[in-house]
Amino acid sequence: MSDATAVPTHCPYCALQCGMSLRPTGAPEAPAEVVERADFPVNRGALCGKGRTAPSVLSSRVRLTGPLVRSPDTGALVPASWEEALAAVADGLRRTRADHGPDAVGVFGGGGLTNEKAYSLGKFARVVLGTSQIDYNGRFCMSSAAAAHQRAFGLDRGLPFPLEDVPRTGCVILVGSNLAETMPPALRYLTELKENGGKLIVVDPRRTRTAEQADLHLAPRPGTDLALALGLLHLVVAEGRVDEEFVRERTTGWEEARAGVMSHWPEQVERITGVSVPSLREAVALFCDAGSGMVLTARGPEQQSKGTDTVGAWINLCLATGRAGRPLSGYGCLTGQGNGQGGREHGQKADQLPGYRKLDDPAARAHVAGVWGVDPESLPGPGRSAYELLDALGGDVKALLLMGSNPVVSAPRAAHVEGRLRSLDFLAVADVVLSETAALADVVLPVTQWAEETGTMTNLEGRVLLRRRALDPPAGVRSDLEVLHGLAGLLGHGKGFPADPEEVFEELRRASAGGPADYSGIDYRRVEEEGGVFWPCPEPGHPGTPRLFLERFATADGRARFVPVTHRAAAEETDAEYPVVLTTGRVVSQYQSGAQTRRVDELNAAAPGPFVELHPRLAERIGVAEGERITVVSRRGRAVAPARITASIRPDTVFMPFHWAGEGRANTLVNPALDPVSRMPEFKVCAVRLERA
Ligand SMILES: Nc1nc2c(c(=O)[nH]1)N[C@H]1C(S)=C(S)[C@@H](COP(=O)(O)OP(=O)(O)OC[C@H]3O[C@@H](n4cnc5c(=O)[nH]c(N)nc54)[C@H](O)[C@@H]3O)O[C@H]1N2
Ligand SMILES: Nc1nc2c(c(=O)[nH]1)N[C@H]1C(S)=C(S)[C@@H](COP(=O)(O)OP(=O)(O)OC[C@H]3O[C@@H](n4cnc5c(=O)[nH]c(N)nc54)[C@H](O)[C@@H]3O)O[C@H]1N2
Ligand code: SF4
Ligand SMILES: [Mo]
Repeated sequence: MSDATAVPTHCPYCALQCGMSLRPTGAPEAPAEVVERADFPVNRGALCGKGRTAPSVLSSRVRLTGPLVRSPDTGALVPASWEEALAAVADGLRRTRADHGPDAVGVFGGGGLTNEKAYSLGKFARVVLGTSQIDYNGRFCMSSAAAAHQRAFGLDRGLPFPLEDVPRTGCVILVGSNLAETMPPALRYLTELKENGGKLIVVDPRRTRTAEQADLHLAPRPGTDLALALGLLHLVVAEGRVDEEFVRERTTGWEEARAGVMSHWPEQVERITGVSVPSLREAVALFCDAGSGMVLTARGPEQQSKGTDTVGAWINLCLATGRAGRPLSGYGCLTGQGNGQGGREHGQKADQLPGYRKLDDPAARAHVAGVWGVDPESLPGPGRSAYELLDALGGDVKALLLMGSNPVVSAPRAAHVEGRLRSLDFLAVADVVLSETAALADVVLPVTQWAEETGTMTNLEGRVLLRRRALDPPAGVRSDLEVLHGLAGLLGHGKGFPADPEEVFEELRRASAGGPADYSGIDYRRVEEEGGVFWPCPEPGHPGTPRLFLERFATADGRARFVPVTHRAAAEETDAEYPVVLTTGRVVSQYQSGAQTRRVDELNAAAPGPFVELHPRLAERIGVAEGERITVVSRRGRAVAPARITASIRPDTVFMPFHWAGEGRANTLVNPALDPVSRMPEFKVCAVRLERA
């Protein structure tokens, strides 16, 4: 039901950015009520349990309501005024900079931040702090797909087409996405695909709720997607299914890529992946006979130390079969965080300036420095990637300002990262709740939430949306933009950091003009009236670009580039001491580090804590029964959680969700081996041993 008194806005969580409306209730436990909003096309009113219950995190019972400063006497966090707290942060950052230079001050951002916040945070780091040491949690999310997109297509927009195209294609290969749990309202697109006669292939080591929908489920050993994609491409070549005309007209580099593929024989691919040769053949037939097709990847194949090459191999499959740059065909990445797309475009990434410009490109530096009114020479160069930055804390990076992430729970090798955070001279955290990371800070700044502030988000389709303020924030909190405005002022930059989001967006438009992610034709009024605008949108009259690459790819010559890749092992393979593969991921009722969703009773009832999912045969071998506690040991550390026994997982693999802190923290175990191109850590594969706890 729609309701004229409710304010239309969007969910605080994932990249689907479901539309919903909010009506203030005045009730302390949930100050707003969610009202269905059927007019937003992506979810047409449907919401998952996280979206439906999001207003309970607005309650003062679970959130931060005033700044906290660590007492020099007791070492405890104690309430402070905003003036004291901001002065303490400005002091901490200024002192570190004076003693050790600008690069001793780090900044860590998040893909859940609005475009305006991500833009301001990047500008704050480069202009106010003068540091190169900024990166963000999106590095842990879709960075491998982004790098592969850039390499092949010259542009990174997660989906080059709107989701509404998915049901109308002939065949979808969904690789390492459990969207039935991670974007439930999007499952409709796959259901409609099948109703239309299209085929669905799901690639996942587990028979997930998503895999259950598939016409064909391939369950490779974690970390072998690269071999799998190459094996499929080998068969495409061997069976004479290459779209020679498309390859000739629209691509470069095929000969070299083809040569790499030929050594990946189906029998050898079966040995590496565990996927049988007949299944490989069936997948090729389903994909190639359909006439049009899409490959969609998510974190499964991407969060590997070869994630960029793996995505590259899936893109090569699309290019060789002519499933790209044509209507209803193409490769896409299902980005994860609320602003996972926009958050990677406007400068909180280590090597980046707004508009998806490169920090080491002199023309980009000159343009952005012009908008910022600074000397291009004054802009620092590229810094470290997220894990490398966290690993450097307490070394040459001695102070950190963190906004929108909870790395104590979500970073790989988390116990080490926690130690690095503790070793800092100064840590400031802006958050809505006292997260595990905020609890380590010297100063905690309580900020407003989605429903209490306005800003733009760019969803997984590249659709720029307006998330509107629907209710007043509690008295003791300020917005992230007000925080940056206040700090900039204290650090000598009274101008250039407005607290008003629309003012920031107007500057972002100019900064992005002419860049790959061009927002210059988008403004708040348009987004409001049109319900969203797809970038690139280079001028005010431009309709936006829902579909990319139909005429040409974004490379200099307009052709897509095949990238020659060959299979390689995971950074850590199993051995006699650590004989089992650990993979990690999500459950439907918790979000990310759980900082927000672990504060919602209904979600905790549905997903109360961590678990280790394992096959009955493996459970029998180590002698554990359902619900019994298991210790999982890796070279990084140990974690303990109850066993959840199911035949839906490969017998050589265990799965843990990463939403919890404490003894069941999955990331205590995870290997921080990085992809050489994207610097993505290997969240999806490491070697472990199981013991009865
Ligand atoms: N409920 C919920 N929804 C969310 C989130 C959340 O935390 N909770 N987070 C949001 C964010 S930021 C993101 S990035 C997305 C992530 O969305 P997804 O990528 O769908 O989520 P994951 O559970 O991390 O991984 C997906 C699947 O990859 C499989 N997998 C593991 N290893 C491999 C492998 O080696 N190869 C292949 N092919 N598959 C493998 C896992 O079994 C899992 O089912 O979800 C978004 N939505
Ligand atoms: N083992 C394992 N680890 C993983 C993954 C995996 O699959 N396996 N996935 C990785 C992925 S894809 C991701 S995206 C990361 C995410 O992991 P995190 O970066 O930890 O993400 P969140 O838990 O969403 O943390 C966001 C924090 O910011 C706060 N917050 C929310 N909105 C705002 C805001 O507007 N302003 C401010 N200042 N704070 C805000 C929240 O309360 C929360 O504390 O985890 C990664 N870690
Ligand atoms: S699917 Fe994502 S955006 Fe939609 S309600 Fe759930 S968490 Fe929110
Ligand atoms: Mo993510």
